[in-house]
Amino acid sequence: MRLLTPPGIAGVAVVQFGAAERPRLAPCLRSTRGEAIATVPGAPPRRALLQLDGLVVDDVLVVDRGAVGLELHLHGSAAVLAALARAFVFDDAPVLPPAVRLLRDAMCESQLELAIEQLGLDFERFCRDVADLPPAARSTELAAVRERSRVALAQVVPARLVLLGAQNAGKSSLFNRLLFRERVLTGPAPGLTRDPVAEVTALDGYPYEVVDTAGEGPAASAVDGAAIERGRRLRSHALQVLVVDGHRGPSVADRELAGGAVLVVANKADLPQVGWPADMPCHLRVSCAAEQAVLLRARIGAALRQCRALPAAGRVGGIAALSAEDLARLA
Ligand SMILES: Nc1nc2c(ncn2[C@@H]2O[C@H](COP(=O)(O)OP(=O)(O)OP(=O)(O)O)[C@@H](O)[C@H]2O)c(=O)[nH]1
Ligand SMILES: [Mg+2]
Repeated sequence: MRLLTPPGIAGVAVVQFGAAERPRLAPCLRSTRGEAIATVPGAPPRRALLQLDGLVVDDVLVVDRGAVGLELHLHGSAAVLAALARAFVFDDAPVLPPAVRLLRDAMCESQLELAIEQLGLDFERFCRDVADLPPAARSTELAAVRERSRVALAQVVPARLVLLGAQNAGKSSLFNRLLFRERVLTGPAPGLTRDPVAEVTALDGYPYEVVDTAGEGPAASAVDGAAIERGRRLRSHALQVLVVDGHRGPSVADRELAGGAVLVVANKADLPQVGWPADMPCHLRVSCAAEQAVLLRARIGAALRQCRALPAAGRVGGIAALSAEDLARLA
């Protein structure tokens, strides 16, 4: 067992269990109904109650990293960590620095380049050099560093992208195209998607956690209503992509959702299109049925990059991907 987050008091602690520790950990993780928890590598995190010595000590998220093992995302209580340390043995090997972890987990070329760049840089030396600059040059350099850091972080930390819109607009079809596979069910029956489904993919060189959500429309049951609500909660702090059925045109709900969306995508461009209201934006017209996934992904990726004011992914150059503490030290 290894602590992945820095030691000390914080709101969250992440602990990694090696593959060999799974059998001993399994009885400690239960659902809220007291049942055993089954996890699937690469699946979204699962909620579980952590039980030690017969007591529920925390409400946690379980992330299955396959051969690497299981991660528990805990509330950062020192008492819970101490109880875990009593039940399992903490591995004293040093926690991998972020750049080393990025080197191991890179999803695309730009992340790999960034990891190599970060491993090679000497932050202490950079801080000393910046401190020696005349004030005007120093503030120019710091502004450049902040901008490089913003871009580098966007290359490393997946931004959440929530697909939303009316039932049957084609959100799940778009989700599947963005992932190059039939990850979720699609079909003509409205209200097919209930629970939100998330996957990480790289679009135009930047990673995104794309989330397919239930469509807006009549909920068939209270359970469906709860699932729709879960999807709605994921919208805050996310980039919202509104998918509209361009054949039928925007609904009243679509018009309301357009206000919070960074991109409005009119789908079903292969069918006859209705006139688009002048007071509503439409950034892209696509056809999930007829368009090549490669082109569709490229167009959506480029549009997102543009609205986030991000440059074409590639080498960031120099100091990049600074933590909040690094930036505070530089300031
Ligand atoms: N002709 C055409 N049909 C499409 C296109 N995109 C999706 N569809 C069809 O539209 C129907 C609804 O697609 P879904 O992707 O399931 O729609 P959804 O927005 O996820 O719907 P809910 O899950 O109910 O909210 C399916 O029958 C799709 O095959 C398109 O570009 N052109
Ligand atoms: Mg759907």
